[in-house]
Amino acid sequence: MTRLVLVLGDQLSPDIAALRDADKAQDTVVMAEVMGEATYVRHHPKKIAFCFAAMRKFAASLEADGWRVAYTTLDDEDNTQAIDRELMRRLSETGADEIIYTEPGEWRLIRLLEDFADAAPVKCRRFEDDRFLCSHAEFDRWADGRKALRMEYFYREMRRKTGLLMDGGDPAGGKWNFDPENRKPPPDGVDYGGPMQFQPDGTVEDVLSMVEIHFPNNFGKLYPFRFATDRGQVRRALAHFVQHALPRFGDYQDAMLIGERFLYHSVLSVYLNAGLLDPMEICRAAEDAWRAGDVPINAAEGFIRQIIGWREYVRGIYFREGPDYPRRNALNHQRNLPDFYWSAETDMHCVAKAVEQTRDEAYAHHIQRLMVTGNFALLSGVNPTQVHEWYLEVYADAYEWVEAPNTVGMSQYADGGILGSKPYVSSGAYIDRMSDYCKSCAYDVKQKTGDGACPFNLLYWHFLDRHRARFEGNGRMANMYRTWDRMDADRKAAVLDGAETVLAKLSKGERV
Ligand code: FAD
Ligand code: DLZ
Ligand code: SF4
Repeated sequence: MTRLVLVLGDQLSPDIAALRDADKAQDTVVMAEVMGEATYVRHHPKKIAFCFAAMRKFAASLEADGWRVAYTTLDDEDNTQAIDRELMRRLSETGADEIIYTEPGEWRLIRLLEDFADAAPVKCRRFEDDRFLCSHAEFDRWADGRKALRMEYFYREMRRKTGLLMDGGDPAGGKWNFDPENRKPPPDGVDYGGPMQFQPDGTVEDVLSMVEIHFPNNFGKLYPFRFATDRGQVRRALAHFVQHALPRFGDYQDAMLIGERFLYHSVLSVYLNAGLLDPMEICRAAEDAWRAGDVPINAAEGFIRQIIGWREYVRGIYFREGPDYPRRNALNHQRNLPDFYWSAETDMHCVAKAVEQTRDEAYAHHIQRLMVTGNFALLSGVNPTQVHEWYLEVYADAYEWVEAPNTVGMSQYADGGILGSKPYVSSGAYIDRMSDYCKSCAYDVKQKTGDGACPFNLLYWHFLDRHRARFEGNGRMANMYRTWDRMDADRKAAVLDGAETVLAKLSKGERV
């Protein structure tokens, strides 16, 4: 029996389930660069280039390892430009008796392959993607019957399961979570030059020229392109991060600085999500550095929590909640996404900088995504589906299983509180404390009312006021409502008036 083994662009792991089941002596690996995947949203050009370059190099490494690979490039004249049609074409070419594949990370593609299987002339078999620590069944077992799905408790399970940062049955360092130590404002100077950069080689150059031709109008700059695109490079990038940035990762995890786009962040999600790194490989490197005394516990723990905690948890929610999750809109927000999410043309310095960086790098770190662009969209009531589509388009690490719960759930509270116990909203004060954006902003972060007041200050109270019925009973928000209620009536009216002016300008497409 001969089989086709489908490997998708974010399944570039040599031990992915479908490949483990396959036989290199008889089976053919199918990989295809197709417009169907390159255009389901208008991905950032850097993401497309990364994906195709990494796919080509992964295919070459499989061939070097003795596999037969049927690889279709985007420009191939026989390319049918869709995953299901490519499978059909390869089926007729090879006369294979079966197709095997690993579960895709998106309901859209899961459905496409299920429909394909229903109509296909051969049997199609799907394997669960076990590159994650927590299977669907395990997540459901953890979640079933719980009133609230809190990441912290899930994370402790993952610590126990993996043994990471455990001393016997106890958490290393005596605490599960060192987050209170990880909220320092930005440092005066940054002694890290950013993630390791890679000069494009021949394969990458070919892909860059092709992407330049086919996707000239997508948001984002293709050049300079410095991502790693194969396992060797990615491992060097990981070692570089662990040695030079991880020691300070915890301290400055939430900080933002204009001239430091990456601060002490790893910029590894793009590689991890594509399969070029294994989550345990990263976490062991972080734990080893801590055990060797090179990294403090708050850094190692904070970093590992993001990967075995948040990353696994959001994936669990995405698959548990089902295909409609990305379209939820619990707060009934209907505003269109402002144009400045594409143009960066806004007087709000924090938003302008986050968008510019996103355009240039296909990257922004978590607090920029959550507390700047996400916060503004939530405060001003942008339709969460539009927000979701924006995040899926603009970041190199964006795949729906991880992007949608972060956006729709964590950032926009559009799932009604499944993922977060309260909305992530803040006034300008938080951004001022954690960044240097406000110092050179056209708005005054200290000003609470009147012309020139920071829009975050105005919209924050407007948000709380307009959603009072939903949130005032939330114990974690009681202080916010108490502060609002203590404000005198004139001041409240001035705040709400100012917020209405900002919202009216947004509606009219005027500069904010
Ligand atoms: P670091 O800060 O160095 O963190 C280390 C690793 O932890 C990351 O590489 C990532 O794999 C993991 N991680 C950290 N936070 C999260 C999280 N909340 N969820 C899942 N994994 C996490 N992450 C994506 O991988 N893809 C997305 O499309 C994506 N969209 C997001 C959208 C919004 C609105 C928000 C608020 C967050 C989103 N995140 C997404 C989570 C997080 O912002 C990124 O994982 C992180 O910024 C990637 O940069 P880094 O590799 O430098 O991370
Ligand atoms: C992101 C992406 C892009 C841009 N192109 C391709 C492609 O041409 N072929 C492919 O197999 N995969 C691609 N991908 C990754 C898929 O979109 C990804 O597998 C799904 O979104 C599921 O996570
Ligand atoms: Fe952003 Fe307000 Fe600070 Fe300006 S003043 S950078 S709008 S938080």
